[in-house]
Amino acid sequence: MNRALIIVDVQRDFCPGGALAAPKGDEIIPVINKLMDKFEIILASKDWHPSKTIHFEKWPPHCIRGTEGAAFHPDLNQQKIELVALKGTGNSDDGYSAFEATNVDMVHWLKRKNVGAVYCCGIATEYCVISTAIDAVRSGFKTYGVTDAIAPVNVHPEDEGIALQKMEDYGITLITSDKI
Ligand code: VGL
Ligand code: ZN
Repeated sequence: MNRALIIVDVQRDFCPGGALAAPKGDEIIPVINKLMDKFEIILASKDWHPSKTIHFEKWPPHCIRGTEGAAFHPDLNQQKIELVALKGTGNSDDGYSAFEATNVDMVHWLKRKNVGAVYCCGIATEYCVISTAIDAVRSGFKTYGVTDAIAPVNVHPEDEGIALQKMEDYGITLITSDKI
């Protein structure tokens, strides 16, 4: 069985200076770039919203498809990213999980590559990272959350700790990148 790295939403709008910035979103990028050396199968999700969506009743507009804010952060090494999964593409859904991608059937794609374990990193810990990790577990993958390669958006600062606990409760293993 193979291992895959899922890089969640490392986009300009989720990093300092962006429309919905995780205060330390850019600090995890060097960690993720290094992490990519340890994986053969690497995929990344993008929040990819239409300009009008119910999602923007909860959040300031961000990651509108095709805009600069929706681009990967320029520091992210894109060379080894084999698949970009686009999510939040409808106008009536949040699309927090990478498994809600509408341009690819994620489970099918991973199974075809004989993936048994997925390692989740990226932004934001308490929204898209946790949703992706929970969907991975539900889809039957051994799932890891890489704690030094995830960043919270921190709208409610207590939510980061709650999310980490919830991940463990779901059977997601928290791990630091040096142990991979
Ligand atoms: C996200 C809030 C809204 C995320 C996406 O990537 O975690 N958070 N849209
Ligand atoms: Zn969004």
